[in-house]
Order: sequence, then structure tokens, then C-alpha cells
Amino acid sequence: AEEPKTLPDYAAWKDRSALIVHSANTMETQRGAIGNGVLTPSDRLFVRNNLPAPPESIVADRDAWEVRIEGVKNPKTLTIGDLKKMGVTTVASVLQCSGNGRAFFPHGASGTQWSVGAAGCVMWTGVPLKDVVDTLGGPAEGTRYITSTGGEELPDGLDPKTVMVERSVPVRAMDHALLAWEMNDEPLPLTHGGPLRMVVPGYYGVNNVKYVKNVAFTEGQTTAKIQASGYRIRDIGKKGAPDQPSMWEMNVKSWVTAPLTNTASGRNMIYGVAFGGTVDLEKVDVSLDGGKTWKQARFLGPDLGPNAWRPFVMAADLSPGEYRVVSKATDVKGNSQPEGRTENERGYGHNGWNDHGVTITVG
Ligand code: MSS
Repeated sequence: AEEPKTLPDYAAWKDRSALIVHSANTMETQRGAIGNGVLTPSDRLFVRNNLPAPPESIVADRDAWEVRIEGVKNPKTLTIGDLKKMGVTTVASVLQCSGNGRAFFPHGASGTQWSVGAAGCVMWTGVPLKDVVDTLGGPAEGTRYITSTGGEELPDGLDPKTVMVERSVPVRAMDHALLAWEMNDEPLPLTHGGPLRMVVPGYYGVNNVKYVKNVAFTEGQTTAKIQASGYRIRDIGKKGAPDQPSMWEMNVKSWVTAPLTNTASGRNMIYGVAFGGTVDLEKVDVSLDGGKTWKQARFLGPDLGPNAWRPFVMAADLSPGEYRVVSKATDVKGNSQPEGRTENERGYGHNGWNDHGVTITVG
């Protein structure tokens, strides 16, 4: 058996009992700790770093943090203090790693073996990117992408392009993106990208660049490895390449969060969470017989917008026996979770309902 891993210093404030610690750079929320709230408490939110986190000193004087804005009429270096005068908004959105659900791929996709917990729903506060760009005269002509660069110090002796966290998203994301300095109504923790993070609601985690130090409006996508060949959907055995789909907008997804193993017979409440990425949810159906028959669940709590998740619940009168409990979300555009997996080399974007189900024993 593996030794229980302790939390790394930069994440020592987290609730250890709510997390599965895969490594010093990767921690996921236990399925049973996701709960049925509309927001994920910060100390339970998953962590994923491609590089070691920067030192705590970068959040010592938050308002002095600088971000360079390029590819606009009037390029400029702005402090968080400057940004705070340009506009403010609060958005709830799901932060989910591209590889959430990777553990279910039978081919052994390389990377962290995330189950369902590399996801959470949090509240972000910051300036709409649009307000910043408008203040600086609008994007340069020919802009097709928004390219954000993380503020990590890069290790010596390596080609920066192979290690840097720099991501491009299509410029259509502009209307929703924000530069955030708060998460869940508190100064954004270093662990989650403080003092400043590019937040692209509805997009996979990797596009939400932490400790953002540069935002550029560009004609092409960055040639950094994390963009050019990383985070690309391709067949098993294939290498990543720029012509393959990039992990941008998230697909519709749900999973059950309780009960997960044994439960007493009689009336039970089946809980879960569901989200549509950039699209509002229509409904969630739950099956107690592995997908043979379905019943619509009801949403629980307030609707925090299209990018947030919605907890759901379904009452069920259970007699003793074994049940395969699965959930299937459908968005307002009619997109629904598939039964199976889209097999792919790195195990990205898994939203198949079958793998995400649980088998419970009712006694
Ligand atoms: N950013 C930076 N700067 N760095 C790094 O590393 N990572 C990614 C994002 N961003 C990074 C960044 C990823 S990859 C993810 S998921 C996210 O982040 C996470 O978050 P948190 O806060 O949870 O940690 Mo996959 O798709």
C-alpha cells in the first residue's frame, strides 16, 4: 500500500481529509466530500500545477502585481490596483481539469489518475477582460486568440517553450473572460493562482492561467508545448499536434456524489452535481439500474448561471439489493452525456455516464 501523502506547504491550508493527494502538484476532492452545495469550499477545491508553484511572496503586496496587456491599440503594463478601477464582476464557474475522469480509461492514459474530483464550482471576482481591452483601445486588427502567460519562474537549462504555462483561447471567449483577484469572496489564494488569474468560464482548467503576468491578443496560438501538442484530443498511440482539437469549451457532464457504497433500505436521497460548460442545463436523469430506466432528478439550490454546476437530488425508495446508480445531464441545446468513452491518448474530456456511475449495496 502507498504511504499517505501529506499536503505540500503551498497547500497546507487545505482540508486534508477531503482530498486525495496524488502528488505535491496534484490533489483531487474525494467524491464523498463534494457535497451538495452550489459552491465548493476553497479548502476542498482540487489543485493542479504543471510547474512548482511560485513563492508565497508574490501575494505579499497584491495590488502591486503587474500584468502586461499586448496586442491592443495601446499596450500597457497594469497593476491589480489599476485593474480594480476599470470594472468588476462576479461569476460562478466550474473549474475542471481536462483530465478529470482519466482513471476510467482502460488503456492507462498517462498523467494524474483523476477520478471525479478534479473539479469544483467557485465564485470568481475580478475585472471583465472586455473592460480592460476597451480601456486600451480594443484588440489589434486580426486578433483571433487571447494568449495568457503564467508567472512561474522557469527552470534553468530547459527551452522555455517546453515548460512554460501559456495558453491561447479563441477570441470568442472575450465576452466572458475575467482577470480575477478573488475566489469565494476572499483574496485569491496563491494555490489557485493568486494574486491574479485569467478565468475563462466554461473552459477546461488549463485555460485558466494562474499568476497571470501577460495577456496578448494574437493572430495565432502560442507555440508553447502546453498548447501546440499538449491538451489535444487524439487517438490512442498518436502524438499531440496543433491540428487536433484543443481542450477549450467543456462538455456536458454529471456524476453522483451520494450515496457511494452502502445505504439503509427505505427512502434515500440520491445526490450529484451537473454542469453544461458554457451552456445552461436542461435536466438531469438518474437511473438505478445501470441505464435501463431513467427518472428526472430535480435541481437543488439557486441557479448561479450557465458556467456554474447545479447540485441535483432524486428521492428513491430502495429495497435491499445492489444498484448501479448513474446520472445523465442534458443541456438546453440538447447535448447529452454519451454512454461510453471517447477513447483518446491522454484521457481528456471524459463525460460518459456509464464509467461515472457507482454501485451501491442497500441493506
Ligand atoms: N496556470 C499556471 N500558471 N500554471 C499551471 O500549472 N495549471 C492549469 C491551470 N492553470 C496551471 C495553470 C491546469 S492543467 C489546471 S487543471 C488548473 O490550473 C488547476 O487549477 P487549480 O486552481 O485547481 O489548481 Mo488541467 O486542464
